[in-house]
Amino acid sequence: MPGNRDTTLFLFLAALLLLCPLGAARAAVTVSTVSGLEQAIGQANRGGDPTILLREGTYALNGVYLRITRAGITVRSANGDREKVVLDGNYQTTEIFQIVASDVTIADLTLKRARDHPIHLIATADHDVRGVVIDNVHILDPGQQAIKINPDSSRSHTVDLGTVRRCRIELTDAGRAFVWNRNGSCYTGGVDAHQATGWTIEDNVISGFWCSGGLAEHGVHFWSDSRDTLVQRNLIIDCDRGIGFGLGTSGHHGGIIRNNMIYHPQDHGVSDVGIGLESAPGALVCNNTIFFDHSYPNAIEYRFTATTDVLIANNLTNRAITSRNNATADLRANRTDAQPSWFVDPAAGNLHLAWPVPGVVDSGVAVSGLADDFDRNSRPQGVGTDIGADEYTSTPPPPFPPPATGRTLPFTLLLLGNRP
Ligand SMILES: [Ca+2]
Ligand SMILES: [Ca+2]
Repeated sequence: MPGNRDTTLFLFLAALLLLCPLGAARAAVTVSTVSGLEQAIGQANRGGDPTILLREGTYALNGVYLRITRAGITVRSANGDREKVVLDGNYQTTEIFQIVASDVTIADLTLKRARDHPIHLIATADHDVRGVVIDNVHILDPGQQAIKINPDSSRSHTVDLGTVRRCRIELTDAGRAFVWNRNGSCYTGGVDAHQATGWTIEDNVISGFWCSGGLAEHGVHFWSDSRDTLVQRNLIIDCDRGIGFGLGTSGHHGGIIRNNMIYHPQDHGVSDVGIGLESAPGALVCNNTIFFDHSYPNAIEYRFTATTDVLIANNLTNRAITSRNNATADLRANRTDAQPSWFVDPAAGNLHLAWPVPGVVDSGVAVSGLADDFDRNSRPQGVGTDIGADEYTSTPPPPFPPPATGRTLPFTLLLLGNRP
């Protein structure tokens, strides 16, 4: 009876598929206290349950920090709501998560008031760190940079191929006061990486990285021989510097900066570029929208003789795109005369096109690999690619600013569009 055998086989496979997620779930431990969390991470580091779920509540760390040393560990909220599970360093904890292992995931949490870096990834003297994912995490008021990525001290091993997506990273007035007192400068920023390769920074909202007395670091900054970074679909509001590849002679190789919206309101005393390339050969900067209400003259700068083989295309700005220190780039189809009336709500950072502006809509050039826009609308719509981060459609753009998400979605659903 081959038919029966097939049916039995089918039922067996179906049962196996149903059981697999349950099997995975058994490798999770749920915690509700700081000591429980510390214990769970200690056990996971020794080979215990690799998935740690946190119940709702505020976890007052008060000096406790969490060091992850074993590959494959995940720490996330049990209910998927990042605003309901808060790890509060209260400026006593130096680093909330210190990660020295590969394939670690931190998701669906709020991390606030770390004295130094709320998340610090470091390679060690004997191994690289790869494949770390920071997803749907709200990082509030870091004492220094929110996410710091470092090689080991001898720079022989690196932290590569990671992802920061759908995070909300912000500095408020209270955090700003702490930063200035703690550092004696505006030594803070969003994501800051040295000698890191192949990172993706996408769909994040980063805001408030400025001080009135000195220049803050960038919302996103990859330098010190970092390479092939992809920075896309981020919203950066009210940060002294938006996105940077390289700094001075400490450069960056390759990489793509596209479909980002960068808005800065009135000056706080010090301000700088939206996108800066410094010793950044081979970079592609396309379809970003940058609008300043302060007076800094340049939206995009490319600097130093090492900056060559760069394409800057289809960017929409209200300030110049400028070479400094003898850098060279191929400039195509950029518009640097954007007007407030072109955008839905520029003072709120909403740089979606309000109407089909002539010379902007359908006026870009084709760029290799450019297939969507800030909203994940496919490009091109109509007869050509639009200039700027938003490909205009007659249907209204999604809610803005993008609302916080619930539980981290499977990758296939992420493709449908879901933002912090
Ligand atoms: Ca179009
Ligand atoms: Ca769009």
